[in-house]
Amino acid sequence: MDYKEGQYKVRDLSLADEGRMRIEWAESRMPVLMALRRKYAETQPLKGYRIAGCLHVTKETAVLIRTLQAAGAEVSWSGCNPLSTNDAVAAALAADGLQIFAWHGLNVEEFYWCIEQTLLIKPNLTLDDGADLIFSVHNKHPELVDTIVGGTEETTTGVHRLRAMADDGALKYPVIAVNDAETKWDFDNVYGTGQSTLDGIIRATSVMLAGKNFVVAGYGHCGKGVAMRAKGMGANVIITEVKPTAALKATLEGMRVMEMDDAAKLGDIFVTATGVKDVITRSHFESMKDGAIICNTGHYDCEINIGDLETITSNKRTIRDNNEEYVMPDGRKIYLLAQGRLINLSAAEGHPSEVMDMSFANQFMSQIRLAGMDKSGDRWENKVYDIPAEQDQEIARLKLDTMGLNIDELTPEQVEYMDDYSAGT
Ligand code: 9W4
Repeated sequence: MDYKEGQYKVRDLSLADEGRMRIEWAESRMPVLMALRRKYAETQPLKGYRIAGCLHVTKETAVLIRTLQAAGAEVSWSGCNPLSTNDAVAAALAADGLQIFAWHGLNVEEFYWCIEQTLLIKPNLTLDDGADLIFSVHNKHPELVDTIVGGTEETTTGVHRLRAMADDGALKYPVIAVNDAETKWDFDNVYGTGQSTLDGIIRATSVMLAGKNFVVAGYGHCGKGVAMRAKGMGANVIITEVKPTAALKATLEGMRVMEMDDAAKLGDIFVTATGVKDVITRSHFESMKDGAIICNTGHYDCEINIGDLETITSNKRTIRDNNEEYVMPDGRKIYLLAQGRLINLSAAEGHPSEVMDMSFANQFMSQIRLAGMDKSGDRWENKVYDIPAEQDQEIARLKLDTMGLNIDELTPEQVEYMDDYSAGT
């Protein structure tokens, strides 16, 4: 472990060069953040602001951190999940002078110790993924609350908890819900999860998708993304659903829809993307074909009942990384990927950088809005705020620009026509 008091604690500083190359690779795939970096490096809107951040230490997060620094902020960082820290990225950030406290595989006490270290900076802005940093400020460091202008939160779960806190009057500074931006959740869930789930399946199996019966449980945003990409790779996609409108959409989008009891007999590959437990259970395993592959990309690792699988199989062995073979008494084999945990994070690298580009552009712009609010002497209420619709459009437009795509604009006559309620139809 490499440790310098009040400055960094990371696994191994000698990984810095490898980390820098990863970050540079992500920078080359994140044009929106890079454009914002160039723009705000000139005006320095975050000068004088100290940001404590608690968010997955990945190559993409490093691009966000460097962008916050370029806009003038002083930054101190910890990871928000013990298993998501990339030690090479953490080393590069530490070697380049960032205050960072994060290493892969830290335990619960170490996790909170790292958050504590980031608070030594006496932040006036916080940036969260899961709200652990905000909770630490509120529960353990109420003395910091008065100087904190506001915070941002990246995830659904975190936003949910913060809204509950605000409803109880317990939230002590305003927070912007980055998750609820359309350019965040819609793109993460559909395009990010869609690609990275197939990526995880392919890395763990190297299986051919074309011609396979590919069963997706759940046709929400994630399920839809996975189904769309599997179809694009030539698989025969089958959807199972409980919600009639979602099932109907799947049908009209050309997918076969049936109950899991029937899909279980047909599937070669199964992906759960529902967010509920016990989607694939004993009777399903019992009717599966020899060689069936099962994995989960939903929120929880209980979508596949692994207890049932263990009960009805006699033998198991690890065939390769993230791929375990279970043998049924009659000799049929079932392959469980990533132990039923999220396949796209365990066996692949999560959302592609191009998708994180938009999520983190929302983070960056929200931090700038909070600083702007502070500078103008405004004080927002201690509530959870949505991202303004204009910010979504601005980020989507920037993304299109960086892709070299131009779109039409409404003429004043068209706007007038749309707004005119006197003309009838
Ligand atoms: N990563 C994660 C979590 C658990 C986990 C045991 C070995 C989320 C969003 C972003 O949660 C994240 N458990 C693992 S690996 C692993 C990874 N195990 C379980 O067996 C493997 C996580 C956001 N994000 C992207 O999606 C891309 N860049 C980002 O910053 C990152 C990580």
